[in-house]
Amino acid sequence: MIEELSKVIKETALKIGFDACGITKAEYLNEDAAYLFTWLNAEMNGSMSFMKNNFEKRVDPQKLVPGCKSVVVVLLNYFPDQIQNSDLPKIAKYAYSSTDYHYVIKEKLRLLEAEINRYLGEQAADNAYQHLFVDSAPVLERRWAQKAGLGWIGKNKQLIGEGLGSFCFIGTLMLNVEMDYNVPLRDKCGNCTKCIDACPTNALVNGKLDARKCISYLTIEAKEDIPAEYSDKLSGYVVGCDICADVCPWNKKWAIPHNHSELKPIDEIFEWKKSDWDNLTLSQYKRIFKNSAINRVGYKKLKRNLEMFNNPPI
Ligand code: B12
Ligand code: SF4
Ligand code: SF4
Repeated sequence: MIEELSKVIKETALKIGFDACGITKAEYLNEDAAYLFTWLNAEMNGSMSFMKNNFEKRVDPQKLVPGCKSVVVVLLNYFPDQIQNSDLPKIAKYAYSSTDYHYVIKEKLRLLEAEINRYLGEQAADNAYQHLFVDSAPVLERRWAQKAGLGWIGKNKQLIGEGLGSFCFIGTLMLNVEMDYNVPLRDKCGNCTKCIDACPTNALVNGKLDARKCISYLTIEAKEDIPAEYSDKLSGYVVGCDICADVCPWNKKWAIPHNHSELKPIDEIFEWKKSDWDNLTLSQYKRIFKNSAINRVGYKKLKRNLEMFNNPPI
């Protein structure tokens, strides 16, 4: 029964359109608690104060979803079939799609949950608690994906999906039934340090990502101004950063364009000239990026980033 259920869940996840699915036991993340504690203590979260909230829930799934026994983890490839011209303000690939990935994954997870409930003939999830997660909840998603046998956490801190690469989103579904669990895979970074060497701001230090230095944080999340020491190192990015993923040999080997129509890219990302970005108005911003991940950056910050792109400090 347990084996059969686990098989059905994984097959259904693929039918729904996810690119990979694995299952792991919902248990206290002992090692991660220590790692996260040190990361927060060193203030590597910068102004992302939400990362300091719900520490216990973040490392203990029982506290987040009481009664949960298993974590189903899904991956969705977002590697695009077209890349922006290199002279344009750079948008990281995760933000290309006209529909924000949070909506796309949550919708697919709801379908998966409905199928599971149909199969079990009962509620596998306790609906008194939220149990479908993408990004915004206190869930260490990369770690669950690694535990569920879907890949390993590279030195660039990204989850590198086996056979898929790291250009994939992660979603989780916490269920109150026991299942057949996947075995974690071996780390395949070996002696490679390409991502660490390529990071323009040296954000990857001593096995951790110091978000305060990360271009992704600086262009999207930071509430403060971009410190002068990093403002000339943004490498053309105005939303996010893909440098440590682009140089990864596993992405060169495995990343292939996704086939998810829901992640259809925003046409303007490829069609606009530099002058169109320069003249971006608030009403255009609202119209074009309304449902996309770029909307999370905010108009003011995007304009500031575009300004820095045009006038990098000398
Ligand atoms: C905060 C955040 C950021 C911050 C901070 C990044 C960071 N490393 O924490 C910023 C804004 C910089 C960021 C950037 C990006 N992000 Co982000 N981000 C998150 C978020 C919301 C939380 C991550 C978190 O918990 N950080 C806390 C630190 C301490 O955790 P961590 O580095 O993941 O390490 C944990 C485990 O990986 C593990 N671990 C890692 N190394 C080691 C080593 C040892 C020895 C041990 C014991 C454990 C361990 O333990 C840690 C604690 O559990 C997640 C969504 C989520 N809820 O998980 C998305 C998420 C990680 N981001 C995502 C993406 C796509 C990105 C970007 C690629 C976007 C872009 N192109 O600009 C970049 C990548 C930057 C990078 N090199 O990682 C995806 C990652 C997909 C993937 N394949 O890995 C996620 C999962 C969102 C999603 N649902 O798809 N992000
Ligand atoms: S996303 Fe960019 S800035 Fe952040 S760690 Fe990777 S290469 Fe460095
Ligand atoms: S670039 Fe090299 S070290 Fe970095 S994540 Fe990829 S394989 Fe690992």
